[in-house]
Amino acid sequence: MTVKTTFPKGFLWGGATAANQCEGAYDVDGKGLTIADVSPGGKERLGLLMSGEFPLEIDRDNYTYPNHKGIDFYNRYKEDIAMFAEMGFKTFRMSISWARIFPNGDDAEPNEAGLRHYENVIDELLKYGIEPTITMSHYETPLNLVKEYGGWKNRELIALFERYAKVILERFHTKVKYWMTFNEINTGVFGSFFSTAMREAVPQDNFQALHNQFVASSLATKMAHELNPNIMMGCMSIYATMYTMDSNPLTAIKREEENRLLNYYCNDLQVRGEYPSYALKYFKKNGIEIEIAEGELALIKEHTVDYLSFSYYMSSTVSTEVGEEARGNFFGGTKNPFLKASEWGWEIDPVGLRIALCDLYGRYGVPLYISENGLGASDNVEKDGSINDDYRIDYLKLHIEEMAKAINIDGVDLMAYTPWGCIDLVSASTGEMSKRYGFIYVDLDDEGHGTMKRSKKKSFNWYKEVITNNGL
Ligand code: BGP
Repeated sequence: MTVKTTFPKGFLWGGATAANQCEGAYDVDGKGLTIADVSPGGKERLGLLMSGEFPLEIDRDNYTYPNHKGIDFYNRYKEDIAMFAEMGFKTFRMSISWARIFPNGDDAEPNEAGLRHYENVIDELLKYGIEPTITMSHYETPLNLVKEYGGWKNRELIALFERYAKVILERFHTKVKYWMTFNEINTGVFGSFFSTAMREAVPQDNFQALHNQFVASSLATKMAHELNPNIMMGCMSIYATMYTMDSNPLTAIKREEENRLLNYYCNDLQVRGEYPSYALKYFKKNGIEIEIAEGELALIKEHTVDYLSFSYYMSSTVSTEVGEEARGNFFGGTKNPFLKASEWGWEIDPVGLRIALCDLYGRYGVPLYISENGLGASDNVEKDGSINDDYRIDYLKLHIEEMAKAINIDGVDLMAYTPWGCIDLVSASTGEMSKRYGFIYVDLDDEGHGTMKRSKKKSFNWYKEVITNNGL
């Protein structure tokens, strides 16, 4: 059967970044330190970021800090946005760094220089007709909120986040239609330091931190809709399609349990607005008691999100046998014999994306936004300066084809696709530049050497054509 590869009119093609991984300029214009600014680079980075077991100070004798410099997007955003415009981006997903607005997270007044900076970036995007999509919190909680408050398990963060959200929404609600509250919020289920800003992960705290984020997210959603009913507020989770290794019913039950906790739990709260019954049983069994203030459950129920966004890089295979492990930042699982993996061991599974879209649309029935997807690969610059990243084109092409099937065969309402790291940036898990995702190459190596010059990879013109033809 030939599949129509048409995408809906107005489909939001674009690219995604996060402030801490591209801006650099970590200490200018009044910005305070964030958790990313004290996160050391290097091979152990992922483990450290999951646990938060590293000094909460900058320790230049022992570590490097790749996020300090990023790719200098803070100063070069005009040049970069011009290139996004050349590719025809309809949207650009970026985050606002909380500590540029409230340097310590709990300051009395917002930092005008930070607000002005984002205003300039937003205006630059709008100049080209690119709709900004803004993530309010993408792994960059102000450091002071870890040191003085202990991170998201502390209920005081709800009001602090509310104030931050109020300031940015009041300032930008007429210019920015698409928002997301917390990046990959479900990584909080494991208590990752990245998202919970807590140094010790115990289930009780992890689920309390998530509850506090659900409340904060609903407060932001409420405010956004009051300010401008046209605003589309989204949640954002990492999603991995889960398979069972065999047809053993026990494996299927194991999958069911993992699937709902990792893939559904946060979406159930943010899209359906209710604590699911399986979670209440899970809490009881594990002695978890969440402190919920009066009115919070009603707030969560009433102010659910308008769309569901998710990052998708790989699938995950559940097994009851001990087998060879597959790798990923958050989802591991057993190696799937049907799939190839990236250089970093992440299993490549385009069909899994179609399954993800069907699953999420079937369960929630709200518009879906693929806020991250892509291939981390090391690129080679040829003598003539060209970068022939056919592997990246293949990866994206196959995923886009599956998106088209989900839309045209399965009837999924998909609104946007923003491949991750549309311009090369600092990797979240390694802190290195050599794990590249971009259509735009940035001349910078793992040691921070390079001219930062931007150049087009082969995928640049390919993606431009995809957008021009609306996916055809
Ligand atoms: C997601 C994060 C991003 C991004 C991406 C790729 O989990 O939201 O911040 O970095 O993964 O991961 P990595 O940079 O480790 O390859």
